[in-house]
Amino acid sequence: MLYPQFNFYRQLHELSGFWDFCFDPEGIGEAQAWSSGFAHGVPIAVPASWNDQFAENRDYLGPAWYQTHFDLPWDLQNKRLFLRFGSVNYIASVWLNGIHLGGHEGGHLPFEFEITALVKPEGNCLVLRVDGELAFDRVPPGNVTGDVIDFFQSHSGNYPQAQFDFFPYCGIHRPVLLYALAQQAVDDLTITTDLNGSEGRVQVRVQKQDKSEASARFHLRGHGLELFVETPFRGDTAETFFSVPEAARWSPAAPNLYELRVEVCQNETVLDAYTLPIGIRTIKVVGDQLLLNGEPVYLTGFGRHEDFPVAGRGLVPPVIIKDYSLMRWIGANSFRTSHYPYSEQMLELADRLGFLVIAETPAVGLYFREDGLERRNELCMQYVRELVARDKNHPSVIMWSVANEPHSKPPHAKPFFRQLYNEAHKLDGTRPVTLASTVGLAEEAFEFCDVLCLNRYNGWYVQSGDISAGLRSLSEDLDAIYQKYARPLILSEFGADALSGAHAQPPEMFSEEYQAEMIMRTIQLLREKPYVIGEHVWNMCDFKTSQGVTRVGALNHKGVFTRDRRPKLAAHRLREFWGAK
Ligand code: BDP
Repeated sequence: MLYPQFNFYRQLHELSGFWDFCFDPEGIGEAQAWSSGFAHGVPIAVPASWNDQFAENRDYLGPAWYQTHFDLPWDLQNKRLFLRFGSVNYIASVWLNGIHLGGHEGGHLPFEFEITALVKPEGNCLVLRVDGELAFDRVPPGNVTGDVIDFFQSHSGNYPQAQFDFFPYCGIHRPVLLYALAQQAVDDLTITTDLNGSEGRVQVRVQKQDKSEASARFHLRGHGLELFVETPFRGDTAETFFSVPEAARWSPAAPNLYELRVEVCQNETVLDAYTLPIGIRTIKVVGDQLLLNGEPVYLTGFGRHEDFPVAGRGLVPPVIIKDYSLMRWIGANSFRTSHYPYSEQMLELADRLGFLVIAETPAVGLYFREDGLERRNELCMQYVRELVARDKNHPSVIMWSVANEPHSKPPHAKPFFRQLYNEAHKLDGTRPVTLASTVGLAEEAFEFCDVLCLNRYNGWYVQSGDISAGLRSLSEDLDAIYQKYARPLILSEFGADALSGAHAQPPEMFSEEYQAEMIMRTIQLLREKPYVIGEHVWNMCDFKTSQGVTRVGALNHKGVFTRDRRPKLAAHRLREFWGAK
């Protein structure tokens, strides 16, 4: 799914701003009454979570209603018009001028509707019903009761009762876009790149919206190169291949990008054009190593969250800039989009700035009790498809993670993940597939994952207060997992809560010294294990979560930066080590 673009052939208008908003606690706002518009809303900022925008109702998760009005800013003739939602958490139902356009389940991934036949030149009313309630058959799940609770000891008493450790923010989290396309527009592009010595090989497939006769023009530019190919569409698809001599490869050290422009052309007339930055690089698992452009790569960085005061999980562009700047400062080369896909803007900058990304689906906190299992499986499959469709062309994305810390329980978990793994590979044969496990040795899906991601809190949740004992047990654990599964391994989470400003000598839990020592000593251990290919500290920044006895101030304090991005002692230590390479 291509991100909408603004150019000579395409129009784009962002519907961000202050919308009308109304909680609907009794669920009385039946569609009939509300879908044509409502008069009693309060202003709300879009995009942003609703939870922290008001003095009350922080923990209210839905349903709620959003509404805005718009006129068409352009001449409509011969254009197809669409509404695109970058992320609405969790279930969205959408109406335009009282007509139901459809819905979408699951946050963090885009969906869109064609509105050509319904939209008016002036006075359009767009209404959304958003339901972020936590439920056992949703992904991620919440409000789970019964035997499964055993698996969620750390979160079961929390409020709101999410089966995951971050605040279940709700609302319209990313921009709502109104865009216009020509009748015969580029619908999708798939780029794959390879290397043959110094030659770059770029395979391009373009799909357009119908099967009418047309040709595709491909221009590849950059680094002194200018290549052009024109080829006819067969049905709705056209393909081409570029050989790039002495290719300027994409890597964190040199994030070289080329510009690919694809045009749909009929009788010498260009009907549509789409421009995509592309990076020429390869990513492969060979033996115990992850090879980027044929060279072993070691990941330094973080698990993170999209989380900031007041905006919640809403897109805040300056925070994206700040976070990349801090990741550069500290010497990180990578991150995982724990525990859901991040904004398109975040990935666009990863390509430009040269960060390696493990892109994760929203499948966090999965459990394998039979009721609702089929539905959870369908949703996870949907997330894999939507994620790959959205992010497949980013050179920065080096791996797909299909889940975080599933509460894997034989016999269901293994076939469940086999399906997700196969689907990811079917859709994209070029990237390794992983999942982040806390079960470790007992994670049977590790048998087929290309890379193992392991989350471990030795010296924190276990061997609490005793870093040395924690590391001894971590060391044995890592070796046992490697012996059983023989795959490259990333320690995708490790860390300790530190309350900014709390100090202790000797170090003790919750002090900045303890966090710094545990992180740095864990890293020293990892560097002794040849099969370890990366270290991702949990977390880059403190982040908001549900209230509970282990979460002072409803924050997870494992950030090496505070929630407002101030470094703790561990950040300085990491910088000395990572930055000094
Ligand atoms: C891990 C989870 C992560 C939590 C972390 C923690 O993957 O989401 O925030 O533990 O407890 O198990 O800090």
